[in-house]
Amino acid sequence: MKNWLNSAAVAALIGTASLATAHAQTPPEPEAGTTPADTTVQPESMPMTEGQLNPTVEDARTFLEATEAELADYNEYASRIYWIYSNFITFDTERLVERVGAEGTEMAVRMANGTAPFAGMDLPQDLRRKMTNLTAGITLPAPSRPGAAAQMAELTTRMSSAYSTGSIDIDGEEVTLDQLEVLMGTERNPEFLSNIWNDWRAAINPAQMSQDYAAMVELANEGARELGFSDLAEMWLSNYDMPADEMEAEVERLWGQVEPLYEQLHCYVRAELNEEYGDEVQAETGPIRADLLGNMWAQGWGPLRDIVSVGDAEPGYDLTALLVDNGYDARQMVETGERFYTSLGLDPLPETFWERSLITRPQDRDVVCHASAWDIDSRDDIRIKMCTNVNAEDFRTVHHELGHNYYQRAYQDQDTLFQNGAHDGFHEAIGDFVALSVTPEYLVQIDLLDEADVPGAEGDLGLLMDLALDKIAFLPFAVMMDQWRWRVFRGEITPEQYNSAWWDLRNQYQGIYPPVERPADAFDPGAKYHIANNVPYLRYFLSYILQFQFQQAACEMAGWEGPLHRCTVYGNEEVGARFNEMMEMGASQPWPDALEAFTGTREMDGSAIIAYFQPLMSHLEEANADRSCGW
Ligand code: X8Z
Ligand code: ZN
Repeated sequence: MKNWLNSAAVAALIGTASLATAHAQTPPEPEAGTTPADTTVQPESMPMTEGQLNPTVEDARTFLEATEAELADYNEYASRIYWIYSNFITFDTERLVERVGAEGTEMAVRMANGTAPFAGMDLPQDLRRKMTNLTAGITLPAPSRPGAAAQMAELTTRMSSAYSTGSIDIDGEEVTLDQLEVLMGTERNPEFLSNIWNDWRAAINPAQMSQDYAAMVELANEGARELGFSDLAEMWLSNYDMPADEMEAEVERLWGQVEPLYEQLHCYVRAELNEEYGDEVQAETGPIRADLLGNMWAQGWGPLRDIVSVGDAEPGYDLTALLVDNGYDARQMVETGERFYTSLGLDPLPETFWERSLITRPQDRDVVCHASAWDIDSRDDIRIKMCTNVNAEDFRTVHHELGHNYYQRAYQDQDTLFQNGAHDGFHEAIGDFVALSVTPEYLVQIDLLDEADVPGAEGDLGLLMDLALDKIAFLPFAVMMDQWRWRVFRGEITPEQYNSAWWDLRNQYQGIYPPVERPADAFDPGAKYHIANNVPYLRYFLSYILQFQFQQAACEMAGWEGPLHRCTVYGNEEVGARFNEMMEMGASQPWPDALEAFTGTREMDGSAIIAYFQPLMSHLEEANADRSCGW
């Protein structure tokens, strides 16, 4: 992982693994007085010098060299501690991550403040970028006053552990979240679904978590202001090589591009659910009941593939069934994922990956089950940690996690402050782009599907619907997650309003509603990993836009002429080499440069995902013509 910057957020960080540092744009010019001189501290390895008063470019270089050395050292040390905590959640490992987390936050804030003397200088581009990354790359700052970082670490650790150790009781059996996730996809009894949906939200100690969250927001906002931002929302939005307000407008623009796709899908799925369950359970109009969508958070609806059919256009096979019938286990899923990357000409994973990764849930202890990829030493000690189930969703997740690892390895020769994704959405998009190549033709090549079972063109709509249930359904969820947080950070949503505002946004963006009345002490946002663990979520929305841009560009490179959703770049070393060139850049250049290197465009653009799903959308528009869509 290496999320020292995120360190206060404990294992949180990881999901993406290396959040190391970040990108940059023009640094938020610390206005006079926003960065108190008395908090400006230098890395331990660099004593205060006279140059401070009138620093030179050489001083800046020396400062950054010392900072990067200290960071690299801390990253490896902290990663090992977070790894152990995430694999053994105990009283003692919690104390260790609290301590290393507080140290990391103090270090990060000290380093960010240490850039102040260089703020007005005309620095070479790489040095300026590094300075900016030092500040904008912090996920959860604490104020530099004594004790604040420790308090932050205690709050974030308590939330993280409450989430990861939560479980519910079903008929006297203790059931953990990874098992509940499977049940949400396979069970169809509405009462059972609403029970497990509701019980999970009670299992995370919501009353305590809500309080902890509010205290954390106070502290982090104070920390953000000390670093020259108006609040944490502005800080999170400052990590994209453009001013925060422009980035927020960019999100609106992208969401506006894809919203019509979601409205059609919502309309169609609601009608299918109404047919399946009847008016009592799912009305024909209005929002959709959240627990009927096949997923604990209604964020991906893939499991509804058997309810939501597109006329006769069945894909004709079910990836989960293929994996199960072919006797796949977790390790084989990961090996198959690796084989895809090596087919692109990338190196196999190191032996230590197999020795050190955790790929199934251990039965004897608490672990952080949410899938993550780690880069422990910025060299070859890369690993994943996930509680893999043998199904289509986890097959995709395996490719997703390996994408993080391959990115980490590609940029390992960059300087420490550039060892990161071009932006965090790139990091999330690598493996998803690869998984878009899991087509029927690809499944034949790896002996999972018989040639005779490859659907012809008549299966196209079914194949697209399968994917839309994951990719299109996800978009409004990914937007609303951070809409909620930005408003919380800005004080527009107060702690008393946490849950009601959450459901207002769920309704507004996704058109869903809770199956059970929410109790007064509910904290439903905290029942989602990335909120309990402070992992920003905008990255996933951007990733879902970018991965289709990558796919479009890759298939063009490959000379593919058929429909985009049938294109697989499996075995294409030319595409692999070009893709790796982008990955090797890490965060050394503004992200538009990285995007251009692979796709030829400098803009994030929803038109690729729109083109990809065009045949399905035309069909849905027709099918929905007589329905009153919306909610
Ligand atoms: O958290 C993840 C990955 C780790 S970065 C498993 N994802 C998001 C989620 O689960 O909510 C991948 C897609 C969205
Ligand atoms: Zn990820």
